[in-house]
Amino acid sequence: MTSVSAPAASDEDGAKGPNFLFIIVDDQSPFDLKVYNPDSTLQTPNIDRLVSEGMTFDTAYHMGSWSGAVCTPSRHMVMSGRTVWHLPQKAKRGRKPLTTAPKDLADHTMAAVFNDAGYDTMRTCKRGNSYEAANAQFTVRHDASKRGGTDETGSRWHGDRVMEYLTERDQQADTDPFLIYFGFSHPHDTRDGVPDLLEKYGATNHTDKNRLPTANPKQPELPANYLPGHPFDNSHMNVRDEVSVSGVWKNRDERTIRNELGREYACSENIDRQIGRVLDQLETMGELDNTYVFYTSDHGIAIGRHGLQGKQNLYEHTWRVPMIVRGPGIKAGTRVTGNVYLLDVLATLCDLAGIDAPATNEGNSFGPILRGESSEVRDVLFGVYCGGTKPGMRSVRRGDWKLIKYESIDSGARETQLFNLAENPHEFLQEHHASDVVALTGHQPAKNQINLADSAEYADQLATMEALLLSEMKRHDDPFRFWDQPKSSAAK
Ligand SMILES: [Ca+2]
Ligand SMILES: [Ca+2]
Repeated sequence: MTSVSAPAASDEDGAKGPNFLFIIVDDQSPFDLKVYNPDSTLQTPNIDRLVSEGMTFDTAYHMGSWSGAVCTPSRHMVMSGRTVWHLPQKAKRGRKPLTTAPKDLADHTMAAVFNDAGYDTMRTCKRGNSYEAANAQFTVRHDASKRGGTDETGSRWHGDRVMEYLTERDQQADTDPFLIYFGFSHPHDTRDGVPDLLEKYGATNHTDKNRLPTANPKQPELPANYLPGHPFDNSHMNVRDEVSVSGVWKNRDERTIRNELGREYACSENIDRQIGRVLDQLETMGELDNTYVFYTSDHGIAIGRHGLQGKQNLYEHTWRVPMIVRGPGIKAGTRVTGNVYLLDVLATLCDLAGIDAPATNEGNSFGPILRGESSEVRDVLFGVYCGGTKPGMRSVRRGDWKLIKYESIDSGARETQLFNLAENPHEFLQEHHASDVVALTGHQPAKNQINLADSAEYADQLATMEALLLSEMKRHDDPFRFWDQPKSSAAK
């Protein structure tokens, strides 16, 4: 198929449709990046360039997961634009899947839609914990998990694939618009950094379970909301990420966490280098001004925040994702709230390309925000973690208020948290006020920076957020209910 006859690849005047470079990293908290956390020592000059030349979203989220492999539903949502309970799911033997999705959904995912519109589609990314049927739709594909500490085994490998693709297009004078899905395998563990960046962040690729990594003043400081352990059973405390990540295991001491954050930063700056190479190449080819560049992550990560290590929680460091977009018509250096999900990306790409989003899509385009016409696409944000004991965790946010609920049927744990994120952006708990914790982090929370769920003063706010959570669970076909909610007809 040639692009000439395609509806969107060129308009009536023959003007070419915009290109897309969609960059997605694996397991990065927005708070690793200086744009979201001024205290961060991570240096990312090329992501900073996207920030200064584009638009930064402060409230971008993934909708969650029904699996310990949070990557899997997240990447299904990116590819299909569908909500968390409306995704294809491999059912466990003898059990019905918890979710529902059309059988032919893969035919309506990102690359399929853009192929039909006359785009050239290419991807590189990790393998596994993804949406294989959607990934297979890309015309050019170079997937491999690259989490090593060398050029061939690490992030540079993904960068090389995009550089080769662009160079070939240039040599062949290929003028079709392109959609490049530029994925990385890092900073997901194992976080093996390249030597010069490990040195820069004072970190080592620690492998010896019987001793602690070496302390180094160049390592990142402990996060402000670090805890030596999570204060209660959150429904999945024994998940792989919390107990068996190489270099951390069950350790939450200062040396382990600072070294692991140093590794995370080393891996993240190496990703930034690859982005810089590709941006320069697009500029050299004269394509940068006609290319929308998206930067995001499949979800966040804890690494010591709240005493957690992994991605199986709904605190802001893990529920939120970075979202930065640069491209034609986007006002440089702008910052918006947004209230967007990763599942809005597909509708947004289609909107910017002037093509119809597929009927199976449930996301909202944030094109109007990028064009400066609005600042939010919705009022309420809903989060799910249901990969361990059920019903697990749910969160809901409206404005500054956020509720998180936890329940484990197995252990009987039941917890509710209410935060005002304007007043308590780090979601400090009573445990963060302990003198030994304050001595480690150097952060003394203010008196009101606690979980407000048990405070009589906020009882009305709590009831409002509880009602909002239930309505979001119903609206999104959540099959579970908490102990204090009316049973759903679908629930067991
Ligand atoms: Ca991930
Ligand atoms: Ca072509």
